[in-house]
Amino acid sequence: MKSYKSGFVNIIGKPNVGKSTLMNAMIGEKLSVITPKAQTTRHRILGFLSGDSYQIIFSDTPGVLEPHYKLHESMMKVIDEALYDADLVLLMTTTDEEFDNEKIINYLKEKEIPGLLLINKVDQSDQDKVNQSIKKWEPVFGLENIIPISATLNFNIDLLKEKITDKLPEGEPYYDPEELTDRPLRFFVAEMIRAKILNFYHKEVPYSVEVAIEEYKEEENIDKIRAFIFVARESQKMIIIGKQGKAIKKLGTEARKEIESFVGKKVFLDLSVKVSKDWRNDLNQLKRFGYDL
Ligand SMILES: Nc1nc2c(ncn2[C@@H]2O[C@H](COP(=O)(O)OP(=O)(O)OP(=O)(O)O)[C@@H](O)[C@H]2O)c(=O)[nH]1
Ligand SMILES: [Mg+2]
Repeated sequence: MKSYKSGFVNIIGKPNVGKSTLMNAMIGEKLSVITPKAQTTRHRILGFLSGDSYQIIFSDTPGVLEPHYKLHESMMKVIDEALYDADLVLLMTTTDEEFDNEKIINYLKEKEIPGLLLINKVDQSDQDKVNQSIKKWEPVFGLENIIPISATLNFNIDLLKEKITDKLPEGEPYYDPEELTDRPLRFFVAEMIRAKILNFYHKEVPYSVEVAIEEYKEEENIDKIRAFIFVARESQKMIIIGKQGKAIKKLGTEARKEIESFVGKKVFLDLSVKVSKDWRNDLNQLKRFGYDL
């Protein structure tokens, strides 16, 4: 009989390279929030892909950046953890990215953690650039461990899955094969609201927002949800609400639709905005929002 394989496969890379898109493509569900903006993902989110003979536990992580706030420090700690417990690291890049993931590469070498280098968004690139990129990365990863992919077009995704299962260690499943993620429903609902905010508002505002689910009541035909949108300053509160409350009304409607399709049920969504002064640098607030520091 073929032995069972299982392990932690952690996706790491710069902001906006497509890490969350890849995890969702692999799991086949919209688990992680995807937006055109950098710094979308703030937490580590696990997604499970269970087959007859394997269980892959993907981790989506925040993009690697220089921290400017305590919030960023927590985001970077997540990446350290994701390196630490990885059975396999998927380092993601694009053909446009500069070659400067040195710290991560050195760590992988030092700890002898296997890695695959994924060149994403090849649909937006051309063969010459892809070849140049492969040449650049070959001495570090070896040709057989470099895979050009497109997470949005599912290009080379099956090949990637094969390479991953090849490299997984033998072992029992870590999670119930029926489960898709370690995060509760509330988390995803808050993330869906935050994603709408990232899409609707500009400049500093979306980055100053945190969403907390205050109450989630499941009734027979409807889920009743009360959520707080925290901002860092009074002026941001005005922007979120908008003239005569128009902006927040639109936000509420769009978020509700998204949540309804996720939970497969009618939803009543009550949004209110609160100022939590400079929460991105406030340890107590960050802890309350579920960040580890
Ligand atoms: N053309 C193209 N766009 C892609 C591809 N993969 C992701 N994108 C787009 O790139 C943007 C960023 O994708 P995300 O998955 O949110 O990127 P991320 O690496 O998780 O970003 P952070 O969470 O901010 O670190 C989105 O607009 C995606 O639709 C791809 O293969 N091709
Ligand atoms: Mg992301």
